[in-house]
Amino acid sequence: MKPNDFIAALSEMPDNLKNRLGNLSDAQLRFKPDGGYFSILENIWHLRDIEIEGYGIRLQRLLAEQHPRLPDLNGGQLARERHYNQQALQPALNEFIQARQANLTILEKLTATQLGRTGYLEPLGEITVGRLLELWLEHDRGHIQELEKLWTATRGTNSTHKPGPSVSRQNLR
Ligand code: NI
Repeated sequence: MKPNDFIAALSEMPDNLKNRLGNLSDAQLRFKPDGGYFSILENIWHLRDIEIEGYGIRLQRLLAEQHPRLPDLNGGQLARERHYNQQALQPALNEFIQARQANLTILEKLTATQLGRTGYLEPLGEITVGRLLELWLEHDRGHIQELEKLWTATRGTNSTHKPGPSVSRQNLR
């Protein structure tokens, strides 16, 4: 995949989410499976916060600073501290979409030189803006998979289906 392919794939996330969230009841949205996994609602607030405080900030700093050191974000801790599962859905979804669109506006103008700008992302190590795009899409896809399992589980059609671990390091960045 080329950088433009990643950017195109990232631009599909708002519709991917909107199309799936319309017909869910409050109970379905807030349903938390055993084992400390995120609910659907927690996934959306997590995506909103990581879009703004994670990827958005990382992108801005990589473009503006010389080799910035970018801190890790603990998604599980944010979910608890900010009581994601007691919030409303719509602000999270709206603000995620708004933030994604603002980030896409920057991404669509990136030059080859900017794609090669470097920094250090904890705990992964050295990254470039180009690599950040890959991680960003991986993060979208990880959460879409988790949401699909939750959609299935909350419809009761496949109760043996366990969502993937929200608290694994892979999903936190
Ligand atoms: Ni995540």
